[in-house]
Amino acid sequence: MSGLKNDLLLRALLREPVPRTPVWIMRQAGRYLPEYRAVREKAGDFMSLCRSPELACEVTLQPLRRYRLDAAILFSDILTVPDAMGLGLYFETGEGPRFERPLKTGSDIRKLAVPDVAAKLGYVFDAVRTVRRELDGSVPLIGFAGSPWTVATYMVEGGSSREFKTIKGLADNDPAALSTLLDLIAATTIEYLNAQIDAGAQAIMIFDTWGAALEAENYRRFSLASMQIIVDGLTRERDGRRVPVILFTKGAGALLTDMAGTGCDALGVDWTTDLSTARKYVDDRVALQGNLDPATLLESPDKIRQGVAEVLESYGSGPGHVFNLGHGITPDIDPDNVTILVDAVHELSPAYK
Ligand code: 1CP
Repeated sequence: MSGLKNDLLLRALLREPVPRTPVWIMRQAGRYLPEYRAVREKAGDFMSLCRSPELACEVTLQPLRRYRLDAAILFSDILTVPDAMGLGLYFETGEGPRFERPLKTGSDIRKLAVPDVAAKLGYVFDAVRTVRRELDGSVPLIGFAGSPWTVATYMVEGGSSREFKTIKGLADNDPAALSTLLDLIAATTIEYLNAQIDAGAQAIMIFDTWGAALEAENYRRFSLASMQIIVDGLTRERDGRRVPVILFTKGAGALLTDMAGTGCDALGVDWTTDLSTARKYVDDRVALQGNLDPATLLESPDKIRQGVAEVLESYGSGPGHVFNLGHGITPDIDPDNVTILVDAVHELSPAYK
């Protein structure tokens, strides 16, 4: 099972030389694909799709049938972890995620415990094994989880938030309760990701979508520190190969310098920081993944090719770049525009190697 036909992603994440830049797309399985919408409808609701290893595998593979991508990412969600902790995740149609039992007080937090990960999240590990079997060594499979801070925002706010008033209130008024919560999520996430690695995940990504909502000092204290705990607890080698770890804080900017010191292998970069600047921030200590503005995919084929060329030029020559968007692809994108992006990376990137 360890012989990969295409290991460009794993090599680039470790800053090893590759003949061209590998490419995958955040949220590559999703609503912009008609075949995803069909399976999603068949599953009924989003969590039923995640809980069915066959259907989760099917939607994981859909983008790989259309595009020359260099990685699969497991179809699941970052909120499976709080669901396993007993908060009751559900999705309202047309709305974001919600919890039946959000954490309202410090005493709600103190009642939580690390769940039985194998029992509560076994469906995720079954999906990983199913995807690995179906991929048959064609490309590596990325496993993932949310950062403790990002996951905690949903647990405390009860769903999506833009202002994070409740959790910021907790940070100010009961920082010990917030730290307890973040430690619990981190401990659960270590077990969760190591079980994904045991089941066959070959690289790991931690999504910290909302870390940059914190001021820098609180970012380091609450978001970065809890990601550090996870990085320290992860299995880093499997089947004789290193399992690279990618951290992604959307909007990190100059904080990329701190992130590069965690011992991770790579950092995701959103489109608000040029890769040339990001490279200076991290001083070539880690690989970089990104960072085309997802909105570029709404433009003409020429503009998309130009956008790809600019991202490649901004990273410049040398190893350690994985092409991606700067955040997830949105549902309004024409799937044919993704072909243009992926083909442009294949065509233009060898010049930088
Ligand atoms: O109706 C639908 O089909 C639901 C849309 C959807 C999808 C396609 C949700 C609900 N989750 C997912 C899959 C998903 N989520 C993946 C799959 C792998 C992939 O193809 O990339 C991944 C990696 C995630 C991660 C995720 N979920 C994040 C972090 C990454 C990011 O994009 O910032 C976050 C914040 C979530 C929460 C979540 N789940 C779903 C939605 C719509 C949201 C975001 C809500 C919000 O904006 O607050």
